[in-house]
Amino acid sequence: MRAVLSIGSNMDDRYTLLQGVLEEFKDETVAVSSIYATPPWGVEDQDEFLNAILVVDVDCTPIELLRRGQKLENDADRVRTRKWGPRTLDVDIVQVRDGGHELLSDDPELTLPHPWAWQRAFVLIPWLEIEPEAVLHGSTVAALVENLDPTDIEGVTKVRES
Ligand code: A4P
Ligand code: MG
Repeated sequence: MRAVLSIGSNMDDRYTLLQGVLEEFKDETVAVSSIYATPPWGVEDQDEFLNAILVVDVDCTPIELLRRGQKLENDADRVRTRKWGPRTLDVDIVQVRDGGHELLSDDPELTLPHPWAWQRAFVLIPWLEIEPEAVLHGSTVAALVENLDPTDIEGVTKVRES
């Protein structure tokens, strides 16, 4: 199955934390975006994030993939204090495709596609770089980016090429 992962960090050594995720998935990675500096979304009184998108081809179930991501978060000493708050590492599954079909789930443990991804510049702009024609919520990533608020787009800056 093919999955789109959004990874983010706004605490500690952000580059190294993101690099650890890329390392974990290196043999399964189909595409990886550059790293972007992004203003905090949702809860705004926290530090800037670094975000990236990777597309992986994995031989496991969606829940097993979620567990792999959570293990990486725990290894990064992630402490859950507040929703959308500061974090050393976040690994979110944006979308899963299997045999050309998108998997949908309304299970709170693993909601697919990720509920807010389609309106988040920190997801869509890195994703645009590697899969502009991917479809989420019935629109291409390119079209979703066009619909973002221009100030949200401006806030997202490439800081390290993939
Ligand atoms: N969960 C359900 N669906 C999924 C999914 N598709 N992928 C569950 C991953 N997890 C999923 O997540 C809470 C629960 O969501 C988990 O138990 C999992 O089973 P969490 O990571 O423990 O908590 P959270 O991250 O604080 O909450 P949430 O709602 O997942 O927040 P998000 O959506 O991850 O947003 N701004 C910028 N610029 N960059 C960011 O990366 N990230 C967030 C967090 C907010 N603002 C940000 C960024
Ligand atoms: Mg999360």
